[in-house]
Amino acid sequence: MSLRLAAVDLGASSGRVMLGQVGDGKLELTEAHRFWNGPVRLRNTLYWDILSLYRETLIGLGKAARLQVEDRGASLHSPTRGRPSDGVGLDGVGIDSWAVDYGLLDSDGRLLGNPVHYRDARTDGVMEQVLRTVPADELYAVTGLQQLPFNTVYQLAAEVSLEQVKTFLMIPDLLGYWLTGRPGAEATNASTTQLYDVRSRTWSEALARRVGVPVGLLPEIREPGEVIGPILPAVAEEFGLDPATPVIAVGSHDTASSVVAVPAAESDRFAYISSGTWSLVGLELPAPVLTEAARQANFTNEGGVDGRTRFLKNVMGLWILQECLRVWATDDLVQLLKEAAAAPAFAVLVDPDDPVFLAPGNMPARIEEFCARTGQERPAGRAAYVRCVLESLALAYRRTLRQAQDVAGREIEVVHVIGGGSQNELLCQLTADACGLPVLAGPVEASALGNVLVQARALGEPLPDLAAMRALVRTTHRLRRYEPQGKPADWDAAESRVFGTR
Ligand code: ADP
Ligand code: LRH
Repeated sequence: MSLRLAAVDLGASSGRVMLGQVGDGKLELTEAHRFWNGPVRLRNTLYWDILSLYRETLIGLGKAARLQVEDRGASLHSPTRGRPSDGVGLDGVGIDSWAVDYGLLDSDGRLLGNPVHYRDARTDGVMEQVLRTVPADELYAVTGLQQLPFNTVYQLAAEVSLEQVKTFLMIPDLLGYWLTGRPGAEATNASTTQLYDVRSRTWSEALARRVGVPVGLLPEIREPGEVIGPILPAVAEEFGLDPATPVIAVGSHDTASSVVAVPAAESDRFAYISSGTWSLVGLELPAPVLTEAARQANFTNEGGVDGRTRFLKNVMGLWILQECLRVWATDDLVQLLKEAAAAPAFAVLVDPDDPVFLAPGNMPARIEEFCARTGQERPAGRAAYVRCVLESLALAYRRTLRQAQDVAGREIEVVHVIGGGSQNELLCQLTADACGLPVLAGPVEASALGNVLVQARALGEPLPDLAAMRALVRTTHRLRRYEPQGKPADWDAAESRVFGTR
């Protein structure tokens, strides 16, 4: 008998509800529901469409509960659409999403305004203001977090007023609250707020006071694996769910869940790239690194499942490509990638982390701006733009992983690429070439896998630690290996073209 667990995984480009079946050496995911997600501009503000996310989540849970999947045993598989068998219902529900964003509730538990997207311009210049109150080194000493203009602390500082606010809830906690009526703050996601003390693993009340966030708004921290509660009867009835189904806290930061599912062997000296809208590039460490070198290099120490540290950096990721496709009004990524593979190498390179690429907009035009600024010709046609984005990302990965090894004093032998971007063969090969290391690509749905694994353990599956969870991913999922090719000197030259000789 295996457990039937629903993973709600909300990425910045799509949301999905996956049915996970776990037990007796089996770990299978079946997609029950997928829906669009992205920024919605209303007048001058970028929002998330939170009510639609709530509705789609519940529609997806209803579908997952009714999904009958043929038993395929413990064989290697890829996610599939369901085929008939006997089981129905759900043994658990877990929710993960992108980090940093939140909803605010009043004293009646009502949502005060629609959650704002982290790419909104309201935080422009706010970080600098907050840093006048709390200097960057003090902030880093407490939170260990990289400086990103949209960190929650800067978003809260950009709010017009917090006067009517009773409760602050991050996106997965907000959905969990609507499902169960129980507020709380899951630890891995709380660690991305820059209000969380990375060593004591609690809210930093002192910091909250200094930046003017009333401490009473911050709900109690809950750890991945804690049962939040059963689904509220009215919600269960509306969407055809069993009200006894427990909602379980998972690594509710999607990147925390995806790192759980990195299929590394225990002995591996590995790095990971969680590749989706963002590329989260880094190492898993037993404890935070809070040195001046880590701060200067802007590495983050986010909280992982089982108290691990996700020592990483945000690289702008496939967002740039997503926006190019949107502007070109095409979704034929596969064809574009084929053409990009045949396009000339190293023709145009950009720094993907340049702030010009952060906000939604005309990315091809912004790449042209970058070219004009840096004395390069603009890319010659769409395939050349795609090649430029992918080579530039591979360069940023190489640079980030070298810095991570230097700063953390660790050596790596293999790079695991997980998430939607692990399907991008050209990017995986360029990453292997740029880093001079083998790349192991997969699984694609790493966040959903990490989500169901933590639920399964909470419900008594013998998965005592991350090593056991990863071993299960390894034995049930096919990975693709890319060996480094080409001339390392070409990448050295490319790196100094974009980043100088630093
Ligand atoms: P998020 O969770 O941030 O929404 P995902 O992990 O779903 O992101 O990854 C989305 C990205 O995966 C897309 O932007 C796209 O570049 C890439 N991707 C999706 N399908 C394919 C495919 N068939 N081939 C190559 N890349 C793909
Ligand atoms: C990836 C992610 C990333 C955060 C960003 C806001 O989906 O959670 O880890 O930095 O979104």
